[in-house]
Amino acid sequence: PDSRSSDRGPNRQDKETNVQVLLRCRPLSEDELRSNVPRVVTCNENKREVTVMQTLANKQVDRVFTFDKVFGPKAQQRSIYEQAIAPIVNEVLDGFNCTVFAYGQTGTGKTYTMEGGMRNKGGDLPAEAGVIPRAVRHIFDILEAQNADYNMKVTFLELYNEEITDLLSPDDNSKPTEEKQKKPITLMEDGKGCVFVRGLEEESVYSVNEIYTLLERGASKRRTAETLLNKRSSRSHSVFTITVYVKETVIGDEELIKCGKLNLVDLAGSENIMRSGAREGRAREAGEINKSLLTLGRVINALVEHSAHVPYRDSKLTRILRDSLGGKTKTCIIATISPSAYCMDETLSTLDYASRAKSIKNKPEANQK
Ligand code: ADP
Ligand code: ZZD
Repeated sequence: PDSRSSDRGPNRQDKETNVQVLLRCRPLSEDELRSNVPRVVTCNENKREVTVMQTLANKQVDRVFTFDKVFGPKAQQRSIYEQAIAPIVNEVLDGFNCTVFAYGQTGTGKTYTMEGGMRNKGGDLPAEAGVIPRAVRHIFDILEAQNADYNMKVTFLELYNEEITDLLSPDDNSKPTEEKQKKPITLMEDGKGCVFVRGLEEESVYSVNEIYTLLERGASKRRTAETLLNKRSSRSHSVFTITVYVKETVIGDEELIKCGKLNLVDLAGSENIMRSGAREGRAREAGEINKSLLTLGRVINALVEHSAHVPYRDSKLTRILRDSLGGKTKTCIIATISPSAYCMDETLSTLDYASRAKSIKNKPEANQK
């Protein structure tokens, strides 16, 4: 049944929906296969179950977790997109705000899932393309097919040590570094308590080629930052946001603009939580404490436990994504794990975290203008 039409009526009810949690297990790498790394994870996609085989005091103790969807090591980028993300993109075009988070230990495939890799250049999307290029392409294809009057904008930011970097701001190489006018980036609140990032480069996109140019710019800016600061990428969060405005044709001369937003978030490696939690004092200046990741965990806990106070305001990440956690946005978390025995502790901690997040409820509401 189509529930969408009834969502828009005057007697629209606030329907609560759970945060969707998906699990993806990467394959062993060639190196890991060569050195016969033992596997401890098995995925049953049909039963939506992940099993971790744990040996404690010579006894085998299996732990089984269930998620909304489970993708094993053989799952292709395209099938993850089609099964899990394409429906979300359709909601965005129906005027909802949606967020997809990738959460997991460094090296388990968060960036591979969200961005992917690129083997062939130009033309069609490569088989390794991840969620971001596929989503941009998909939205663009639908709007073109509908011959819609649309405007699509993207922003791409990186959050490192509570500082926001605009990955799309043009490099001005004609000036020496000290003269470069850096646009200050600040979090602003509108009257209704919604937070937005001010000072970000907002690029309108009208063709697939433009998308590639933008992604290239973002990827290369990030590479520069990474070279200057080793391990930055595992400690930083990146947020790619697509906003779509579609002009609806209405009978009469009334004009209606439908607006939807998609946030695609690649979080810092989850191993950074425990490390930063343990050394909160001294590690701060070194940029080692990950306030945003720590606060994200606390926000999730507060929501799961229905606490009176949810500490959204304690970090930039949770301020930016506040509406995605317990708000009006539809949210999906992709938890990524490795099958290797050497990662078992981190894998169990990711599975526990992801399981807890399943009980968070949001109240999705379409934007109206
Ligand atoms: P993270 O972002 O979590 O640190 P990456 O996305 O950088 O992890 O992945 C680590 C490595 O594993 C990369 O070389 C990536 O190409 C590879 N990889 C990750 N997931 C998969 C997968 N599902 N299939 C094939 N290779 C993968
Ligand atoms: N994961 C790669 C980028 C990296 O870490 O550099 S792959 C996709 C989303 C956001 C930014 C970049 C990309 C990426 C890419 C690679 C190189 C140059 C431009 C863009 C990509 C991969 C597949 C299809 C489209 C874009």
